[in-house]
Amino acid sequence: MDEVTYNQEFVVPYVNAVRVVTAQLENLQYELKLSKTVRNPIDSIHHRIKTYSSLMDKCAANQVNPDDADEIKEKIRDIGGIRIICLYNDDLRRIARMVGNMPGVSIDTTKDYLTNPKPNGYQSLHLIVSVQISSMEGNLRVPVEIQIRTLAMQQWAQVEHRSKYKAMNPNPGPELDEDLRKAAELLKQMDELFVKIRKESGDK
Ligand code: 0O2
Repeated sequence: MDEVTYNQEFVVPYVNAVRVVTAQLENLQYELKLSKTVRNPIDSIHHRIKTYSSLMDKCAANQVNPDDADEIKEKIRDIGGIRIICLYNDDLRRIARMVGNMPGVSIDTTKDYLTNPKPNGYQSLHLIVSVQISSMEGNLRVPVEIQIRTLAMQQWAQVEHRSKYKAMNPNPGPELDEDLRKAAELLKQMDELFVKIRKESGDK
């Protein structure tokens, strides 16, 4: 698939599916912000459509034929992506349940990198959801990846990503990976402390 076809035609259902879920999340966030009885767990909501070059990299890494649009649709499930950031780690699963209850949205897969962080220390809760949208071709179900994580997890992921892809040092040595794992362990402790502080302050 060429870049123009990707950006002008292929991504349309993914853009629409991301819009549908983002709108529902923003409505929920608005309602929760105004609530006097229920604490708002959502700090911020972000979304993106995978870039053409990132899609091509992923096709190569996963042995997906980049010229076969049907194979891409079937095998690459994170072309549309949403990230929900929270202050407290005990809100992550609560948000996953809220997503599962949204009309027209069903959870296909959950990847729990909270209970089982990646070996490098990466922590986050990933959902692949299937979103119902209407299009000129009728009703479609489109996959969207939702990443739910705390601010501290977001900081770690950004620092880790920069350290790998923006790095000037071509041979950083094993200390970099050890330090990333150490930072991941510290962020876990900090996230637990933040929940304790919230509870001590009387905030439910
Ligand atoms: P981008 O730029 O976000 O699009 P799988 O499909 O199961 O074979 P995949 O796709 O790696 O494997 O799934 P997974 O593990 O759920 O990861 C998908 C996304 O999570 C990645 O997207 C990253 O955004 C994020 N992620 C996963 N692991 C790491 C990590 O170790 N460090 C950081 N910083 N982010 C991570 P993409 O496709 O890599 O890129």
